[in-house]
Amino acid sequence: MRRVIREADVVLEVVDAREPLRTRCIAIEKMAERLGKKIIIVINKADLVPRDVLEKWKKYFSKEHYTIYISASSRLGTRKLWTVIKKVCNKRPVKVAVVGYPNVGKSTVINILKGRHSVGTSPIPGFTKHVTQVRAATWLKVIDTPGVIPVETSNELDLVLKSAIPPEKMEDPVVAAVKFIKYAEKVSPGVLQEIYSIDEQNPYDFLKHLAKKRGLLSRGGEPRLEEAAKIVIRDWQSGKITWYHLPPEEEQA
Ligand SMILES: Nc1nc2c(ncn2[C@@H]2O[C@H](COP(=O)(O)OP(=O)(O)OP(=O)(O)O)[C@@H](O)[C@H]2O)c(=O)[nH]1
Ligand SMILES: [Mg+2]
Repeated sequence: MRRVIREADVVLEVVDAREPLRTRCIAIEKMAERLGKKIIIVINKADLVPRDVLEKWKKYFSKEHYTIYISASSRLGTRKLWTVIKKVCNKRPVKVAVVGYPNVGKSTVINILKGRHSVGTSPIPGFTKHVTQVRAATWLKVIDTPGVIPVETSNELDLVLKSAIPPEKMEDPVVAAVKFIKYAEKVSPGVLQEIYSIDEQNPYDFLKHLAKKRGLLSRGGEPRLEEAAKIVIRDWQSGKITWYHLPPEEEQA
């Protein structure tokens, strides 16, 4: 990561609008600052969060860095992206490194800059494996990077929220999903019950019910919790589950 950032003029940090703070990587920002690089925060997946909330996050991040919100997959905000890059750096040609956690939409952002599908994207986190350079314009080179994996991989909730790894690669998807379900209930009460039409509060009962509903039963007829857990985690990673937070000072107000 340091090598890529050193090579770049500008660092574009992509965060997920549903969880801006948890998908923000301060360590990378520090690294970029130490190397004297300008940082642009791109709040992506704006289609999943109300606009007034996005405005608040924009204001919040703008205290530190240039910030925009976009929806890369719906190709909304491409012009904002060009404008901010031009504004931040006068140098020509300019090289922009796109960084962030897995699955936040880094490769999709590159594709909207390029104007066509140029690098691979996928709902499965960890898709981009290599640093790839793409020429988006005569004066603009963008560098796609693999997602940063959180150092603390024993925090199962973070593994889900930061879409660090797909559920198949998790040591215990059930534990992770249970923590996720509890967290969801705190952030947005009833959100999962509504999405899945399952009226259970207890996370284990919820998973059992989901497994039964989807016909995920063992040979003995027991609900397969692990399969239900993977569904929930995957649905977060693919954007089927959504909620929002308010920036810290807003929450206090
Ligand atoms: N709802 C929504 N989904 C998006 C948006 N941008 C990207 N996605 C989806 O998020 C998933 C991940 O997108 P990628 O561009 O592959 O993400 P990445 O950051 O490159 O992921 P890695 O290469 O795994 O680090 C894909 O399923 C995209 O379609 C967006 O603005 N809104
Ligand atoms: Mg990628």
